[in-house]
Amino acid sequence: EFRPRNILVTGGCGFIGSNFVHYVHRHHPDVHITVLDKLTYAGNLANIQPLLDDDKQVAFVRGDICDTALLERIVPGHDAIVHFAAESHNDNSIADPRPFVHTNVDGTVALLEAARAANIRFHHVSTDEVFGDLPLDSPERFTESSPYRPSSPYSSTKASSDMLVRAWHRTYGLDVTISNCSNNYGPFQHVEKFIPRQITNLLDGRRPKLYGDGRNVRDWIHTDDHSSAVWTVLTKGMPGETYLVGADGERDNLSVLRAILRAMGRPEDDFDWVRDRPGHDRRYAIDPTKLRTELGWQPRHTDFLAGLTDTIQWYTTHESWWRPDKAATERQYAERGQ
Ligand code: NAD
Ligand code: TDX
Repeated sequence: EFRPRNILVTGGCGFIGSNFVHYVHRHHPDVHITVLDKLTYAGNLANIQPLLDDDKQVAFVRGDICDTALLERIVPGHDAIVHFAAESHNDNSIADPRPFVHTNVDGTVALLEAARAANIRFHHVSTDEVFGDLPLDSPERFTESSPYRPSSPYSSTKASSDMLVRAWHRTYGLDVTISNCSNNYGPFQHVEKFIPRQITNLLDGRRPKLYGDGRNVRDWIHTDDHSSAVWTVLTKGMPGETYLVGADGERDNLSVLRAILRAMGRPEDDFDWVRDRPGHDRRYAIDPTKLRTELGWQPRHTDFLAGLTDTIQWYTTHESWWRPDKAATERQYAERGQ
């Protein structure tokens, strides 16, 4: 087992990265964490501020993963890079793909080169979207050997980054691991994403917005379970290997929206149907057998409705966290007819 003492976490002020920093702080107090984050519109230092104030376990560096001079300065001395930083929102990638290529492709190469120079381990956090989509009403799920067939500019850049990571293993012998996870939900998720958007719309007196026919299926996993999976792969994963992360959470968007409406005491049809996303992937579904059987990982949040209720509660009690982003996000959606 690999026992890291000092990890560099990129994107640690975003949704999943900050939840991972809290997870490591809670469960592995002997591991020092340096967070490297550019604080784009999606990054918020408040997500980890209490950990920075508390003690010396977590340090923060504001910077771009594409800044090779910065990486040369800060990477040495760490024993692993855990790479979350990315442009992450499909709709934004359709409006302007260029920042996605810059951060997700060029940024990953810059980090791989820094890891190679320092000869340290590299864990790459990726998505099930690299496999494209599956038909509705089929038993088929993605596995580690599913072909790469990304649909959107976002997923194409993530697919590119996965292949670059594999090349650094095969060509340079870098100790890499990759995890491809399904859709996350939980606290600190930006209001542009499906679940937080609908919860905050309802809190804000706006009607929720459902794309297309609402039948698209996502495989929901609580972000804490993603954190434990990333930790498991980082410490127990075989160099060069890929592990799919999912918690058997397939649900269609209409059902998720109706569950939110019910939990918030609204009629089930109190929402608007809006323009579909171009190229909208139909269904994602993960077969997590390899991670479960080879590394012994298990999800803990297996009751989706309980997790959703906690998430609604979190947004209800953290208005000051999401309020500053809400109006601009909705203005952007309105311009796109969504
Ligand atoms: P997010 O958009 O909430 O956070 C991204 C973070 O990266 C932000 O803090 C941002 O400031 C930072 N960042 C962006 N560009 C940067 C740059 N050039 N240099 C340094 N920092 C930069 O994203 P998220 O939803 O937390 O996703 C994190 C990772 O997990 C991504 O790699 C994403 O592809 C992957 N992933 C996400 C999901 C999901 O459901 N959200 C599922 C599977 C995988
Ligand atoms: O207002 C909305 N209405 C709606 O119907 C929004 C914002 C989304 N949707 C639909 C589109 C998708 O079918 O909900 C589903 C989820 O949408 P997103 O939250 O945008 O997530 P998705 O596109 O599935 O991608 C997410 O999971 C995989 C993350 O954003 C990615 O970073 C991750 O790789």
